[in-house]
Amino acid sequence: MAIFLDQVGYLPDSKKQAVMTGSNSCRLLSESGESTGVDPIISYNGYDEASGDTTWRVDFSKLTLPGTYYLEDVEGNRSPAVHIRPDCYRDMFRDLSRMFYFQRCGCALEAPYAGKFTHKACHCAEVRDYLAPERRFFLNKGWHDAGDYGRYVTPGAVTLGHLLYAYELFPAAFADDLQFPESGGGIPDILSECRYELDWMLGMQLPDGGVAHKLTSQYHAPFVMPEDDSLPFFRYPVSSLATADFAAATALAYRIYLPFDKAYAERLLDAAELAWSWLTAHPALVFEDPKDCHTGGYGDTCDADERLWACAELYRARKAPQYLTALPTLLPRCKELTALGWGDVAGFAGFSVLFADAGVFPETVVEPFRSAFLEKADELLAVTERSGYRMSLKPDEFVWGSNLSVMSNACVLIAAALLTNDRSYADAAEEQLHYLLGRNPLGVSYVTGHGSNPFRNPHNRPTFADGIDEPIPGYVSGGPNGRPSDEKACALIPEGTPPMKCYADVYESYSTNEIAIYWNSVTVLAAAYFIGSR
Ligand code: 9MR
Ligand code: ZN
Repeated sequence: MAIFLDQVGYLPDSKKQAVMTGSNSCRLLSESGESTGVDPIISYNGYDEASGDTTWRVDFSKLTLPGTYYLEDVEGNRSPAVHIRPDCYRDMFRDLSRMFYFQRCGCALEAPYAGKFTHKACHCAEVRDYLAPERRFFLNKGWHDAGDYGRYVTPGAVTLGHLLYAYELFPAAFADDLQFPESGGGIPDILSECRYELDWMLGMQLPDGGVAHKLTSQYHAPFVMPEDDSLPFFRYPVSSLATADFAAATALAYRIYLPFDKAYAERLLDAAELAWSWLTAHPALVFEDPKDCHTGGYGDTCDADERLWACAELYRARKAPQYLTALPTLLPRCKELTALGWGDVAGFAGFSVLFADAGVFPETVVEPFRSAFLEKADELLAVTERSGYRMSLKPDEFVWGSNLSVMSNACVLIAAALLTNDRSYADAAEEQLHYLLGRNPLGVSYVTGHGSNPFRNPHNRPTFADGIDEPIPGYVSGGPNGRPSDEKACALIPEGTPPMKCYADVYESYSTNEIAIYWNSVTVLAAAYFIGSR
């Protein structure tokens, strides 16, 4: 018998459910073992294919009094602590947002900000142009993408998308408490952090407006601290994917930075327009790794969704007719209008269009997004309702980075809640967060340092090499992967394991336990709603 619940906490007025296996009865007690007077409502949920478990739901929503509690079954087995507090996600949210500081490339992480997780400045040497290696130049700043030290434009832009829409929609969630060198400079901390990435991205644009796809070494570095990685870095060729994502992110950033730093905002918008002019002159140019490059490819075969996002944001920034006329031709070419991942980005165009002031976009553009978001949200509601662990992925959707899919589903549900004021969407979004934070069949919190049983061994080079036992707090794991592709996970996870349990908390397992900037940022966007708007 086991009881699984959100180890970080529940908001007092929210629905509160745990999941139980192997038993159909339990009690809800206070921390000191006293009765709470609330009988959990227990219902049988049957067999759950994604986890291979037969589950019972334990609903204790009636308990609204802030405090610490636990559930206990008839044999006296206790659940992890149940925390009910209005600010239960605050500390985690701060750590989720501070993660980007720890991913910074090209600067030293110093004790006042990094605590014990300091390191010297990394990757400051000249980089080379892949097509003309004799050309060398400095291209610093930006965030390490993930557990490797590469910097890639498309996932970088997507990360900025999650963070900047989170800031725009839920500014109250960002308490300006990130505590890094730029803090207190009159610009919200989260925007200073994003600027660190934007500055690097501006350097990835070539004079004709095209944007290079990535800046990495030819191989991933060995498991050393970033300052000890001496592999040469190459700026790889331009792709239309990177150029369009860049145009979108910089045009969005223009809007967000304008009240704080007009000159910087104008620079961003000029760069966005230059990228757009490159796009109008070039057909799709997807990226393919040259044969001698073995870092992440971020391959994607269609750039219509990237162009759509760019167009939406450029129209919001400039209101120029050429952007508006391009939208209806791009829309039908995008398959998933709600996608918020690194490959399919049309959902970001959705955020841009749906949350613009009324009348900015014509109904012919708003309507397809609105129906796509509501339709998808209804589907997610239904899957969540059936799921043994009350989450929104179907068994075949546990791919590499499944936690991105879970949290972007939460973001779609939040968008639907904002559009309709229908509480059931917000409730379902919260269920996805509970899954991430421990209400899953492994009873693990997929955020380091938060919850009673957080994962501890991310595939992250500094975490391995720093000689410190615990990981940096606030990192989101990629999560279960029904088809793990790294050797270690394949050896540890028996054939036939249900997808929701295909996970290995070992540092070698990049396909189930890496960290990545966009897995954190999508979680920031989802969690911001529960902190900043209710
Ligand atoms: O997150 C990416 C995942 O969706 C892909 O399946 C996987 C294989 O292509 O790549 C992941 O991205 C990795 C990138 O290629 C290199 N940096 C680490 C990223 C996270 O694992
Ligand atoms: Zn670096």
